[in-house]
Amino acid sequence: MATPGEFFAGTPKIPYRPTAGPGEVMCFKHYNAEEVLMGKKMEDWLRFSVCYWHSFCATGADPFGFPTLHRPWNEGTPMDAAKRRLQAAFEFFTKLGVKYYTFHDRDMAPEGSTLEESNRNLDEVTDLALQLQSQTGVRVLWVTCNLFAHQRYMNGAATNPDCHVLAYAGAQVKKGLDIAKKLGAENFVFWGGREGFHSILNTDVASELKHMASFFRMAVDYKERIGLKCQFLIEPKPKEPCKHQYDYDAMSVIGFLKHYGLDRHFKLNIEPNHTTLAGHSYEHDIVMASAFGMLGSVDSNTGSPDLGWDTDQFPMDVKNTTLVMKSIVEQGGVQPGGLNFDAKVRRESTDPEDLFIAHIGAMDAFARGLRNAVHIIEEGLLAGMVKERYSSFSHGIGQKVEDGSATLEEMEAFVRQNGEPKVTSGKQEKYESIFNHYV
Ligand code: XLS
Ligand code: CA
Ligand code: CA
Repeated sequence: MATPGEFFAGTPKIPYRPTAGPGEVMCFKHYNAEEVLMGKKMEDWLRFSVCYWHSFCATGADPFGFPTLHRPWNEGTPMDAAKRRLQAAFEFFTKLGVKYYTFHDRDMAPEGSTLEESNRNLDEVTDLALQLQSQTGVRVLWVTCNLFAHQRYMNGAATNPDCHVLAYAGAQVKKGLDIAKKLGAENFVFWGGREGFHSILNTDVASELKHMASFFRMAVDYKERIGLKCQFLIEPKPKEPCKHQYDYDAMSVIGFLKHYGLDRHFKLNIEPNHTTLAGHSYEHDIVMASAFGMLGSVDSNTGSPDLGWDTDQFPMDVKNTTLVMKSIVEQGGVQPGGLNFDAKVRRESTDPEDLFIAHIGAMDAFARGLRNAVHIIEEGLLAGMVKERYSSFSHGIGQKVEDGSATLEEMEAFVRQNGEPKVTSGKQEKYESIFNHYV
């Protein structure tokens, strides 16, 4: 049985070596944690986090094949494995130089045969997590409850037609919030994988949405009651596993939260692979959530543009990371959220080293995105062009539209006086050429 510190024995702390050659992949060439850009260290702009379920629990099994990733930390009884996994994970976090991790309650400790047993398992394993956190300084970016894997949740958790199941989910979230408090989690995520439907014929949509709002209200109340100071986040996804999920995309979630008067208690955790699954471009939901002041955190992964699945790949495309970081820098950062690698190495990438290579590559892709975004923002060329494009709203009738005091009669009078508006080029290709200059 390996002892702590031995899981990645051949790997040193990953260094920053900007001059390293193309074949050297076990070092950062762009991510320089301490370097300051626009008044903030790179590590504080990026707030990277490693996810537990893909990187430490997953086995590479898929609907067509058996496990391919035989990790030494997953051996032994479920409780032994849970503890070995923690030791391995903290060794990985510190060698990689990442200060945050994320987990589901059921990744951290195995589900027992009763709620009490599951809770006891969680208490025992999180005692070790707390100890490792204080030894290493690594913290919890967010915790979430797995309300989708167990058979009891097959028809939904907060939207289940049976209130007994909703009650179970509530009890599980209560414990999840206690654990968030114990470990000092900075955020708490709700991802509604089973909150939706496969057939509209057996589903009362209006009731389910009302129950989901009620469920969130209970969570907000309990959070306040126990004095838990963390940001609540909802993670949109349009489908998979349901045919339709209520938290379809950023705008659906914002609409839902506003409709039920819950918006001030929540922000959004945007995962671009879910955004593309909803038929939008990679950066779409980042931009939309940010525009509403609701961008709380990012599950920084990618799909494969030629597939319509949630493949959770490591983000390697620098254009995409530039667009994401542009929104994040423009809103002044994403804290207390971060960039969580909800991404898995391919089941064919079987070496433990591949876990490092994947994270390093993705961190460098985001570091490049950050540098590019900072150049774009500091030089201000694109922002100046956009400002000019909307300049008619800074005076006269435009100003009145801007502040919401205009009337249709005034619109009519303006057109009578000024006639037909002139044709103005949108200049899309010019914007795209300038953007390319920075990438
Ligand atoms: C699944 C989601 C999930 C959430 C946490 O597609 O990405 O992993 O991030 O439950
Ligand atoms: Ca996710
Ligand atoms: Ca996903």
